[in-house]
Amino acid sequence: MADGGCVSGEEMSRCLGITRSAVWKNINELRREGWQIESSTKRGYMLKIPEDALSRLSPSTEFVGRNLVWTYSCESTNSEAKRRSDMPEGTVFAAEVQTAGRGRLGRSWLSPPGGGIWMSVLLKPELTPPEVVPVTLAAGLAAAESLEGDIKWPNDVVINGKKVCGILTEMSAEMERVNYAVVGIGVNVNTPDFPPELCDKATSVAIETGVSKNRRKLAEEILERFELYYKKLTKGGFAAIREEYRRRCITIGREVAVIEHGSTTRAFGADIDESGALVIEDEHGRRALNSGEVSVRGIYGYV
Ligand code: BT5
Repeated sequence: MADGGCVSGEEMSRCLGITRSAVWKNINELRREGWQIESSTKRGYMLKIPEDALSRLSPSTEFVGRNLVWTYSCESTNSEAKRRSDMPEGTVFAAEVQTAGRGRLGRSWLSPPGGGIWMSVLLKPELTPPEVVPVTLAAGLAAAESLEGDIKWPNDVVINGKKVCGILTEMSAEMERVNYAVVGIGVNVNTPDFPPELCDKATSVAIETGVSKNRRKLAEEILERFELYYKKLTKGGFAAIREEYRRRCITIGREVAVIEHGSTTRAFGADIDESGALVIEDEHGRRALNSGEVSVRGIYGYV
C-alpha cells in the first residue's frame, strides 16, 4: 500500500498466511494508531496520504529541501539519508511514518503517522568534524523559532516544559574532513496523545496551543530558517548565531542537574560559549560542557 496501490483483503490474507478476519482486525488496529486506510469492496485497502503530508514539501531555499525523497513509511529517515549519501547537499528525506525512528545514544523515537514531521537533511559541509557540532544547534534554533518554543541545551525544543522536537545529527568523517552529515529533525505537530511512559515529558504543538498546524508549511519554515543559520555558521562558526541561540535557550540562568560518568551533580547553567558548549558553575568553579559528554536535566520537572 505504501507505493500508493490498492491491495485486496484476499491478497493480504494469502501473502501473510492469516485469515481475512485477522487482516480486518489488524487494519482496524492500524487505523487506531493513526494510519488512514480507506477500503472499498471492489478495490481493497488503500493508504490515504494526508493533505499536509511532506510529500509536496517545497521550501523557499537555495539548496536545503530543493531535492526531496519522500516515502510513506521507512525505518528512519536518518538511515535513508545515510544510505543515499551520494545525493546532492541539501537533499531532504522525509516520511509519513517511521517504524524504527531513532533518538540519541540508541534511544528510540516514536514516529506515528498523521501528526508528525519526520525529516532528515543531508549536508556536505567543508568543515572539520568539531566544526560540524554546532550545525545541530542551528537546527534546534531554527525549529525553536518556527515552533515558538524554547531550546533546552543542546537542541531539544520544549513548550511549557515538555518536549515537542528532538534532533539527531550523525556524520561520516575522517580526521580532518567530513564526508557528510545528516541532521534528523522530529517534531510532534498534531499528535493527539502519547503513551503513558512519555506523557509527562513529551507533547505536541496541537496539545499545547489547542490549534492544529499544517505540517508541510511548518516543515518548510524550519528548513528555510535552518538554511539561513547553516550558511551563517559555515562562514562564521557558532559565534555567528550565538546571540539568537542564547535568546531562546532556557538552560541559561537555571539550576541544572549534570549527569556525568553515571553520577548526578547540581550546577548553575551560566552561559553558552563561542563554540556552543554549556558553561556551568558549581562549587569547583566555572567550566564548559560539550554536548557529547553530559546530559542535563532541570531539577524542577523535565526542563
Ligand atoms: C532525540 O533523541 O530527541 C532525537 C530525535 C530525532 C528524531 C528524528 S525524526 C527524523 C530523524 N530520523 C530518525 O530516526 N531520527 C530523527 P533523544 O534526546 O535521545 O530523545 C529520545 C527520548 O525522547 C526517548 O528515549 C523518549 O524518552 C523520548 N521520546 C521518544 N519519542 C518521542 C516523541 N515523539 N516526542 C517526544 N519525546 C519522545
